[in-house]
Amino acid sequence: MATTIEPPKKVNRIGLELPVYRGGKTTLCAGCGHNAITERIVEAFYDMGINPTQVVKLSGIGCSSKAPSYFLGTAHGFNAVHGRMPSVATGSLLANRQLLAIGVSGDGDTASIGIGQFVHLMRRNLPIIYIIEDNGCYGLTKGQFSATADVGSRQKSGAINDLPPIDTCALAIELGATFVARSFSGDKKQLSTILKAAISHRGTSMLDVISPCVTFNDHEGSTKSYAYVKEHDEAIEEIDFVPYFENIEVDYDPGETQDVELHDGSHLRLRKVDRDFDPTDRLKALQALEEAKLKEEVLTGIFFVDPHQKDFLELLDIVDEPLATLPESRIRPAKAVLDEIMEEHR
Ligand SMILES: Cc1ncc(C[n+]2csc(CCOP(=O)(O)OP(=O)(O)O)c2C)c(N)n1
Ligand code: SF4
Ligand SMILES: [Mg+2]
Repeated sequence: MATTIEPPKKVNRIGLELPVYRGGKTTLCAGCGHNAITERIVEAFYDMGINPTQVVKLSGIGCSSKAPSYFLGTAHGFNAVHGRMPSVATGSLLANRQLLAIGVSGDGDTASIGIGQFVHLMRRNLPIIYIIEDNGCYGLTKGQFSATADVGSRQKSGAINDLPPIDTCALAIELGATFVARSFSGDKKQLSTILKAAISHRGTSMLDVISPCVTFNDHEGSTKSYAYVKEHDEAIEEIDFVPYFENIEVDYDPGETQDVELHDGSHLRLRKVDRDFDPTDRLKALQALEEAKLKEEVLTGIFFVDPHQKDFLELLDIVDEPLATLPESRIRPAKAVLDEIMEEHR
């Protein structure tokens, strides 16, 4: 009897198959940009060989905030109250700094109800990949303008937005985030590369990903539609990423390409396109964003990266082990210490 030999299963560098990196089946609309971002997250974590059980995925409320259910099914997870994911993320990492944190939010969740928590997250440099799935509207509650909608953009009903948008990238750079990028859910290569680099970065990686809402904000007059973003997308640089486990000895022209070594020894190679841009210069990044706004360009790429800043957990000198695993002898002050404190207050 002929025996059939099964082809070997494809696994990543830690021996896991791609389906391990998936989650539940999406309940979002077919064609929603958020689904494409989920696929890129699945691939990036698989390619980088991150064990999902070492990850904590967090979100707030919105269609975008449902996305963590659809990736890394065996990761830890917490779906927080609207706009309050940053404080839950902070608590999770203080309790266990060994976790790799990824937060998924929406433009409403971040730039409206959650703006107070967002700004403090950015200034703390908490080690988290914070993704805004940005469709310029509140998708879940039927497409009202969000605070990232551009002046003059039009709702399906015809209403025009008169208020200026909050540029979450400019805000994050200004406040101290150490890895700030914008991408587009439809740009597979750029988004995958940015996600892998963000996984290697130690500190806050703030990624604003334009992610069209096909149901409420993909019509003519919207500046967050597939057609508009494809037409106005201007990449600030070409990005190559060489993970620490690959050979970095690839030739490049230092006049045209900037090499940035990340925390884990991975390298970012940023090749100039048609402007002189330095992503380690905070002021240049802010200037580029301001100029793009005036020219009505959707500027994408890595705007700012600083791999040398201490992150929040290093600043606080949090212990390496998860707090829950510390023995009582290390968390309860000895009687002599308590006696000394009491003595001081006599
Ligand atoms: C405290 C509170 N206020 C308001 C709401 C209603 N609400 C649910 S989702 C949402 C906005 C979601 O927009 P966004 O974060 O951009 O996500 P999207 O659905 O567009 O992906 C609002 C206002 C709520 N759930 N909780
Ligand atoms: S309503 Fe919009 S944002 Fe929500 S799932 Fe549908 S397309 Fe996506
Ligand atoms: Mg939205």
